[in-house]
Amino acid sequence: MKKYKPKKIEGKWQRYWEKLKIYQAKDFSKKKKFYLLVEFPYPSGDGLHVGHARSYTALDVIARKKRMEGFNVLFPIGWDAFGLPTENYALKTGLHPKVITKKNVAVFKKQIKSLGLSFDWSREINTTDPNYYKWTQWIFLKMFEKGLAYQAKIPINWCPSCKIGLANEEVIDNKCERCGTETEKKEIKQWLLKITQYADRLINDLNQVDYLEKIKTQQINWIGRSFGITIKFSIICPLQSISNSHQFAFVEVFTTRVDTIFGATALVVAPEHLLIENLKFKIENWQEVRNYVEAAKRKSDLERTDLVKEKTGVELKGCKAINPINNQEIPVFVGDYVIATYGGGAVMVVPAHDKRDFEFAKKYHLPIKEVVVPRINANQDTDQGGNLEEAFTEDGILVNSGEFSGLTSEKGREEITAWLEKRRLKKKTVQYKLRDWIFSRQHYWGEPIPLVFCQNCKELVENSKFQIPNLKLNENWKLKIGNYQFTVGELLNPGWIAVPESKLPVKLPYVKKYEPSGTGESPLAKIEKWVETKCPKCGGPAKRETDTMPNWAGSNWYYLAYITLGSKNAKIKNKKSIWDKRKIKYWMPVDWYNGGMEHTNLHLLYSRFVYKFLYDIGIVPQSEPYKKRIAHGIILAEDGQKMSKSFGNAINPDEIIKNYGADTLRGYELFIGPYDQTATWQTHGVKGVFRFLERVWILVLDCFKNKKSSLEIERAVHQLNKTVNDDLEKLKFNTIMAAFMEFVNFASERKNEVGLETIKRFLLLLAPFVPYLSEELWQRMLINADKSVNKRARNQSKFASIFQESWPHPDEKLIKRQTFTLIIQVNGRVRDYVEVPVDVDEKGAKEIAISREKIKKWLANQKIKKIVFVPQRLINIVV
Ligand code: ANZ
Ligand code: ZN
Repeated sequence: MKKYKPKKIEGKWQRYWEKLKIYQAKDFSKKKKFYLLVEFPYPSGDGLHVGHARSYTALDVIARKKRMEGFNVLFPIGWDAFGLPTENYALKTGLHPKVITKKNVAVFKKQIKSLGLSFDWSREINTTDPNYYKWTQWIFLKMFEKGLAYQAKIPINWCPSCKIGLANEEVIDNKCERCGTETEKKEIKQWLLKITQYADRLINDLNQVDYLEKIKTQQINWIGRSFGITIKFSIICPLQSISNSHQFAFVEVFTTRVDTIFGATALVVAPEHLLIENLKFKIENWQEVRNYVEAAKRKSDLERTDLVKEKTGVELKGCKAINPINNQEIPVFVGDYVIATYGGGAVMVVPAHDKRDFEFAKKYHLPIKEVVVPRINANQDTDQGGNLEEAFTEDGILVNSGEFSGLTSEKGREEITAWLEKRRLKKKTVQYKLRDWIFSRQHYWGEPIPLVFCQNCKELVENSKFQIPNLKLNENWKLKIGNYQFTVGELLNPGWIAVPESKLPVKLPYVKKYEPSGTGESPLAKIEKWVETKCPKCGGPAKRETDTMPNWAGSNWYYLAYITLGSKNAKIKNKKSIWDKRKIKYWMPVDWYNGGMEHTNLHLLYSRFVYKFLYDIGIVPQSEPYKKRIAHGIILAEDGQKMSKSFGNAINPDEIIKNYGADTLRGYELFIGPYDQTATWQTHGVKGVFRFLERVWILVLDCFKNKKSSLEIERAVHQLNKTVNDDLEKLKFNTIMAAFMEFVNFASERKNEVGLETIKRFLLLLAPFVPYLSEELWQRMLINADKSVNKRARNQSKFASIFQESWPHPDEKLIKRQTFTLIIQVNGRVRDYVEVPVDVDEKGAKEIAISREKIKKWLANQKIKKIVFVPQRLINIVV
C-alpha cells in the first residue's frame, strides 16, 4: 500500500490495542498514578457530536503521552443516562427509556471507539444501572440521615411544557433550559439539599485547587457571598394608631454599606414580605398594594432583578419606617426588585450611593441625600445634595452623618456598627446568593428517592419532644422514640422514613406509561402497587416517595464509581459497601478534569459539595475531588451558528471518519483553534489535515532506508519535541499541530537527510495525536528494520505497540545551538571565521563571506568560479 488509506488501517489497530489491554489502569501499580477525567456523555439520540470529539481527543492526547511517560493512567468513560431528553423521546416514540438508552449507548460506544480514544472500558459505568444508582440513593440517604436533606413547600420554576420543576440553574433567560418554554412559578413540595451549609468551604477551598481562573470566579460569583449586617427598622402607622408613636413591627434590612445609613430616604420590602400582610388593615391604599404584589409574584426572579429594567414600587401609604440612627421617618414601599429570600427581604434605600436606589428615588421623587464624598472633596462644603448626576458608589469620607461625619467609609462602618450594636439594633451577617439545591423532579426517568411516608411514624415524632444535639457529621446519632430509632432526617421531616441500606436500590418500576402527571406529581404516583408499601420502621402502611432525583445526581460521584464500581469490579457489585478506601486513596483526587463552562455552576459545584460531604462522613480522604479543572471551547458550525440538527448545520463525526479517517478528524479537532476558545468548523481545514497526513505517510515511508540524520534535521526534530512538551502543558494543541506541519514541510524538502532516529522520534511524538497512522508507520518501520521478518509476517501485528514505548526527551543542548563558526576559505585556504546562524544556506553563507573586509581583499574583483559549501562547517570560494 503506497497511498495513505485510513480505512485500511484504523480498524486493525483498534482491535490490536484492545487485545493488548494497554489502556487498562492498574489499581496499586508502582507507577505514579494519573487520573484524567472527561465529563461523561449523555447518550442522546443525536449521537456523538464534534464538540465531544474535541475535548475527548484533547484529553486522549494527554492520556497517551502520560502513559508513554510511565504513568499509571486512569482515563475512564461511562454514561450519564437518566434525564429528560430520553424520557421525552420515549414519550414520543413509545419505546421504553431503558431500551432507548441501551441503543444510544451502543451508538456512542462505537463512535468513541472509532475515534481511537484510549478509554479504559473495563471500568465503564452507567448511571441508570440499578447497581450504580443504588449508591446514588445511598448518598442521598446519608445526607437525609445527617439532616442535609429536607422537604419544603417552595415556589419553584415550573416549566408548563415539560411539566416539571426546574432548579434556578436550569432556567436560562426565564426559559426552560431544555425546551425553551417560558417558566412560571408554582408552589410545590420538594426535597432540597443544604448546599448552602457548604457555601463558605466551596469558596475557600478553591485556594487548594488549580482551576482556570474564570471557573473560580464564576463559582465565587454564583455562591455570591457578601459580608454585611442586618439592621432593625421599626415601622409605625401614625394616623391609625392611638398614640402617634405606636410601633407595629420591625423590618430587618441587609446592607453591606452601613456607612451610608444617614442617607437612607426610604425603605423597600419585597412583595412576599410578611410585613405587607401584617399591615393589611393599616395600609391606606391596600388595593393598589395588593394588585402590585399579585403581579410581582407572577414574575420570575430574573424579570424582577434584571439590572436594565426600570425599578418599580408602590408606597405603603399611612406607614413609615424609622431610621434607627437618627429617628427620621422615611416612607415604606413595596418593590419587586427586592428579593424576598435574600437578606431580610428588605432594603434601606440610599439613592445618593446606590445605582438602583438612585433610579428608584428619581422615579418616586425621594430626596437624594449625599452622605459619602470622594476623599479629595472631603473638606468642601456639601449641602443636601439632590442635584447629583448619578450615585457615588465608592467608599469615601462621611458627611452629613452626625457624630460620624469626617470618618472614612471603613471606619464609619465600624463605628456605626458598634453604635447600633450597643442598642441591639444590628446583627452581623453573611449573605449568599446560592440557594439550597432543589433535588426532586416529578419525572419517571430518574433515581427514585428512597424514602417512604408513614403516618404512624409521623405522629410518633410529632408527639414527642426532642432536641437534636450539635453533631459532627461522622457521628452516628439516633433518637429512640417508643421502640424505634429515628435519625436526624427522620426527626426533621416527620413521617419520612429512610429505606434501609439493605433494601437498596429502590428500583424504578418498569411501566408502560410515564407521562408527567402535570399536577406536579411524578408519574410514579399513579403506580399504586409500587407506591403502597410497608414502613420499614414500624411496619405500618406507608407510601413511597414518588419524586425522582435530578439528572445531576448520578454525576455527583461517578469519578469514584470508576475506581470502585466499573464493570471490571462486577464481582463486588453486591458487596455491602463499594467505598474501598485503599483504592480511593490510591486514585483520588482526579488530576485533570475537563468539562464545559456551562457546568461550572451546576455539576462542578454540586459534585464538589457532595465530595465534601463524603469527606465529612469519612468516605474519601480529601475534601476536593478535582485537582485541576480545564474547559474546552465550543465548536460553531461553518455558518458561525450553534451546531444543531434542527438548523441542519451539524457536522457528523461519522461522516468525517468515513471520508478521511479518524486521525484526520482528531488532527483537525486539535488544530481548529485555541483549546479553551470557541472555534468555527471549516471543511477545507479538514481536507488540509488529511493532506498533511498524506505527506507524513510519504515522508516516513521514503526515509526508512536512511541511516543518519543531518544535524539540521536532528535539531529540528528535537525542537519539535520541545514544542510538543511545552505546549501540551499549556493545552496549545493547535500550535503543536502547526509545529508538526512545519516540521514535515521542512523534512520533506531534505528527505535524504532524514535518518531513522529522526523518524522514530517523530512518530513517537505524533502518536498521541494521530494514533492509527503513527502505529501503522511504526510497525512498518520495525518490520523494515528487522531482517528476520519475512513478507508473510508483514501484515501481522508482531511488534509491541508504539504506545508501549517511552516518551522521548529533547536534547536541550542541541536545540540551544543557534549559530556556528563558519570557516571561510578562498581557493582552499582559510582566510577568515565568522559566527552565522545554524540554518544558513549556501546563498546566505556566500553573501556573508563576500561582504567581509578580509575576504574582499582576497577576492579583489576576480570572477567567482565555484562555491563549495559544507553546511554548518565551511565555505570555499574558488576564483
Ligand atoms: C444600603 C446600601 C447603600 C447598599 C449603598 C448598597 C449601596 P450584595 O453586595 O450583592 O450582597 N440588598 C439587600 N437585600 C436585598 C434584597 N433582598 N434584594 C435586593 N437588594 C438587596 O448587595 C448588598 C446590597 O444589596 C445591600 O446593601 C442592599 O443595598 C441590597 F450605597 O444597603 B445596600
Ligand atoms: Zn412507620
